[in-house]
Amino acid sequence: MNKLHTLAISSVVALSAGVSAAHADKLTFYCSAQEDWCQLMARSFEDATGIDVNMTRKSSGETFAQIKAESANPKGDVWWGGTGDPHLQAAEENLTAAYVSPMRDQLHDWAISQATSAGDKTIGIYSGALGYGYNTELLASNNLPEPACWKDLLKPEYKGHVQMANPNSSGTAYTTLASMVQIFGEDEGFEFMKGLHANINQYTKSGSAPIKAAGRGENTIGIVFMHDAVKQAVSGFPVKVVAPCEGTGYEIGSMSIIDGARNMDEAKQFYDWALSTDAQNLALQVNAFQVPSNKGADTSPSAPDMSTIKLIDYDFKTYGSSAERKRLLQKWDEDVSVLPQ
Ligand code: S7P
Repeated sequence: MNKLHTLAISSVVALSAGVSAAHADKLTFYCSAQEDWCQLMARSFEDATGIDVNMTRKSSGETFAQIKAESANPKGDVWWGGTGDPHLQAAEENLTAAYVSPMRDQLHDWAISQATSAGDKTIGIYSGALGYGYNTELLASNNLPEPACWKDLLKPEYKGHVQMANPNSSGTAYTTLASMVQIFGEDEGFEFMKGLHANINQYTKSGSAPIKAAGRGENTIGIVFMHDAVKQAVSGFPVKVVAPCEGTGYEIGSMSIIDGARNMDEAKQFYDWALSTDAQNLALQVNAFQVPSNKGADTSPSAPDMSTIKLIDYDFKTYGSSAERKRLLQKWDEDVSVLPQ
């Protein structure tokens, strides 16, 4: 029965792909995952459908800001990838459109609840836990102890050795801020961010940049999603991945159709295709080690095992709400980013 159902869905996806190949249309695709994954998704969708894809890669917070700025005259059709919080905020602000895909019943419950909590204006495409990674050679050459907890990163000996992204532009860094508030409570969470600020050598625009820098030996510790640190280790760089001892937050990486999309049919075709096992298995070709949302898609054995990580019950409803995201970012801008280092 399940097989028959899968076959039927595949035929719907293939049929709609074939129809649009005949009309050879176009899609403006905003992507907030890693550049290599974004490129592969764009080219593979073109190959599958004949639809021309114009892809732009920007971090999650940046893409949210772009979609909001363009809302009077939308230029993008579909936004794929990036942390779920700004997708939820976009849904709340009616920047994205409701759509129920025929692929939906192939997905894990966590991916569907992302959709139901946002009136079907977004959906989960992958998940992954926050943590950090460090360059083992730099740590040793600087005689630094191995960190294992979030609070370890506040130790004075790590001054100038820690990097994270700016939470305004980066979904990874916003997840960090929201996780610290949830793990330690708001007051202690902000005290943590202030203490961390003293040790930060640079706030990058992109969330994964700090661990790429660690891989290259230009930074010691990078606060990132654990899968982004695993990617560096698997690529042969001396990077060790840490699941912090206090517990940690996680993301439901999401996808949304932009409200008023000029190419709405193509956006829906992309959406259905991106939820298929074939499209989600493309992740493995670019060492993207998130957990896919389609129950039938493959998870790499190198992927962090979410069942062994102490995950908090991340409150997506609160921290993905427009008011709370704006409030926390403003508080970080005013109380943390301005402090001397
Ligand atoms: O694809 C890797 C990944 O970490 O990138 C997304 C991230 O939000 C994009 O970078 P920013 O932090 O700069 O927004 C994550 O969703 C995803 O897991």
